[in-house]
Amino acid sequence: MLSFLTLLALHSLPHILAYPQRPHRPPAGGVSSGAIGPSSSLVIANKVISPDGFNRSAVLAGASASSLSFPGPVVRGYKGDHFAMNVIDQLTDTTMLRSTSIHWHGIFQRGSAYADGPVGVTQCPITPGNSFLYDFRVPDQAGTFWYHSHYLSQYCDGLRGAFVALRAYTDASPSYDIDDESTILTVGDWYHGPAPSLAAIPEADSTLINGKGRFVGGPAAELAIVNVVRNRRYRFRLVSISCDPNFVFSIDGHVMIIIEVDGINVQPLTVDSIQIFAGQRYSFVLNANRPVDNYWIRANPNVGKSGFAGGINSAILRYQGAPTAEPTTSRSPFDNPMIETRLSPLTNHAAPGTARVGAADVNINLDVNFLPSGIFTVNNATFTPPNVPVLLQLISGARTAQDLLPSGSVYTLPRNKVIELSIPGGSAGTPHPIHLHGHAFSVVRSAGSTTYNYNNPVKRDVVNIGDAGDNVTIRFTTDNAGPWILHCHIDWHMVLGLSVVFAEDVPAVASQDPLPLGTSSVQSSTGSLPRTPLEDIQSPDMRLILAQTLNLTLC
Ligand SMILES: [Cu+2]
Repeated sequence: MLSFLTLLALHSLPHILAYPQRPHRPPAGGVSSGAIGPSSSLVIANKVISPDGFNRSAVLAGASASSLSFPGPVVRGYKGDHFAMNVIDQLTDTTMLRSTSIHWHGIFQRGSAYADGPVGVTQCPITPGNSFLYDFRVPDQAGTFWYHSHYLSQYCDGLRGAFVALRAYTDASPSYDIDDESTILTVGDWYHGPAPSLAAIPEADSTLINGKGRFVGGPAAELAIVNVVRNRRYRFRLVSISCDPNFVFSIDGHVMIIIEVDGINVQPLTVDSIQIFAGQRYSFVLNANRPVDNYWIRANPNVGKSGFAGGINSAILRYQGAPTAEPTTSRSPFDNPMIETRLSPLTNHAAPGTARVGAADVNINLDVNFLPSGIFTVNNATFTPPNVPVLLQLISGARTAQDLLPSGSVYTLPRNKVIELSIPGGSAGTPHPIHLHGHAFSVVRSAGSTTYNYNNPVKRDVVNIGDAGDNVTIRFTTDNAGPWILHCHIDWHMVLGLSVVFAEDVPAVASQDPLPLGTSSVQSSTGSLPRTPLEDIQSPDMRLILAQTLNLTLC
C-alpha cells in the first residue's frame, strides 16, 4: 500500500527536475550516470571499439583506463564551480598521435588561459606517461559545452565528449521536466581509419548519434535509443562533436523549441529542423505529446553519405510503451527550419559598440583562402603551431604582433575595446564554422543574410561563415586577457592552417593569467592549487622553470 501511494505521488509531480540540488550525482534511472566532474581524472588511452559495426582502434577518454568510451564521459558541474580535471595520457597506439591536449569548448577561461588547451597557443602537448591538471573556474556560464582534443586532428580519432555547466537550482525556471544525461544528444562523424593516415580532407564513413550508428554496406548495428515518457517535456542538449560535416537534425513528428545556443539562453524559437555546424550546441525543449510509438531521429550530413537508407544518419526516439522495433515514421518537408537571424539572446540583447558597420573600436577583415599547395591562409598567413606556445611568448615579454609567432597569424588587441571581425565566405571547403576561444560573440551579420542587426543578434561561439557573397560579421569586447585562437572547426581545415590568434590585452596576460604553482607535468592529484602571479617571480630563469613544469616550453 505504501509503495502504491509513493508511486502515485511520484506520478502526480508536475515537474521532475533531474538535477534538483547539490550534490552533483543525479537520481538513479537515467540512461547513463557516468558523468564526472568538476574534479576528476580523465584518462586518455587507446581501445578498439565498434560504434558502427566496424572495429577500429580509437583515442578515448574515461574516468579510468577501464571506463573509456565514445563519446567520452559527460563532464558536469554547476555554474560557479571550480573544475580540476587531471588529464592522464596513457596512449600507446603508434598509428595515431600519442601526445594529447584538451580544450573545454565554450568556457571563457578568464584568468586561466593556460587551461584552454590548444597546442602551440596555450601549451605543449601532454606526452605519454604524463598528465596535466586543467584547473579553472566557471563563474558566469551555464549551458551546454563540450571538450575535445586540441592537438592536430586527434579528436577525429575519438577524443570528444559533452560538458554541461548547470545553473544553480534557485536559478531554474524550466519550461521542461527532464534534463539529465539521457537528454544529451551528441552527433558526429566517424572514420574507419586513423586520422594521421587518412587523406588531408577525408570523407567520413558514418554518422554517430550518442556514439552509435551504421555505415553504408555495413551490418545493422545497434542505433542510439532515446527514451521518453508521453506528455513529459525534455530539455535535449544537442552537441555537434563533428570533425567536418554539418548536419540537418530533426525528429519525425516533433517540433523543437530552441532555448539555448552555445551556452547562452535565447528567446524560445520553435523549429522543425536545425542545421548544426561542427562545435555548435543547441538546447531545445521537446514535448513528448505524440502517440506512443517509435520516431526517427535524423542527422543528415552535408558531406559524406547522406540520406537514411538502412538506418544510416539515424537514431530512435522511443516512447515508453512503444514496441522494441525500428520506427516506420517518415520525415515531413521542413517548413520551419532554424534560421540564425531569428535567434536572440534572452538577456543582454545588444551587440557591443556603435551600431554601424565598421564602427567598432577595432575593425578587422579576415580573408580566408585555399592555396593550390593545399593549405589555407587567413590574410595571406598560414597558421602552424609554434614551438613556443603564444602564452609563453607573452609571459616572456613579447609585446607586438611582429614579435609574436607564428609570423603573420597573431593579432594584438587592446583591452576593453569593441572588436568587429568580418569574414567573407565562399573559400574552398565552404561552409566553414569559425570558432573563437575565450569569448562568445554577437553575430551582427549571419550567413545567408545581408542585413546587420546590432539590436538583438544571437551570441554564440561558433558561426557558419557561409558561401560566396556572405560577409559574416561578429562583435565582442576585449575583457579577457590571453591568447585566444580563432579557427575553423572543421578539424581538417584547422590542421591545414585555417587559424589566427588574438593576443588580447597583452600587458595584462602575465598578471591576469597566473600560472598555478605546484602543478607539474606529472601531476596526479586533483586538489585545489595555490596561485602566484608570475609577475611576482622576478627571475627570468625561475619563470622558465615554472613554464617548463607546465609543459609550456618547446613543443
Ligand atoms: Cu573550414
